Amino acid sequence: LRPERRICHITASVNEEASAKAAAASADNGGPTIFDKIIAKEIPSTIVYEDDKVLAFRDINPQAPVHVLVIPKLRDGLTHLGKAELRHAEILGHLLCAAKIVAEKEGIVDGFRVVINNGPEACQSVYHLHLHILGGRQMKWPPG
Ligand code: TR5
Repeated sequence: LRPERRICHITASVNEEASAKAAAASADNGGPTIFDKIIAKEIPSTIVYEDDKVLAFRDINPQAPVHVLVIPKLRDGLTHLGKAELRHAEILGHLLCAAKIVAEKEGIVDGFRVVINNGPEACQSVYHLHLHILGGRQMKWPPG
């Protein structure tokens, strides 16, 4: 990897310690992540949508008025999208359908962005596949 491309900015916030810890976990070691504790409800989160396969909750360090993460409840090897195999097709489709439900619930269905950061060069900090659902403001293009 090109080290100069691996600068991941973490916006300071009241929760900057938690975000910094997540950012520090900048490699896929296959181990449990903070999201396991959120799924188990051992750590509180603001849940926006939940079904038997996915959980959607507000990001602790929002980058837009609406910033929700959608994650599979069963990681099943999907630490990041780069691990996707055809057997994951159903859950990947389910995550996208859940993203649309979240956008509807949040009132942003006419304009929202879905982001998956894949790996260190994309600033992924939590190695449990997740979709970022962002909206509620004018998005810019290209993204940073
Ligand atoms: O950088 P990537 O794409 O991996 O996104 C991980 C996201 O998880 C970041 O946007 C973080 O702000 C978010 N995050 C990290 C923690 C956390 C969270 N969202 C909700 N609740 C959280 N808790 C309780 N703890 C975190 N470390």
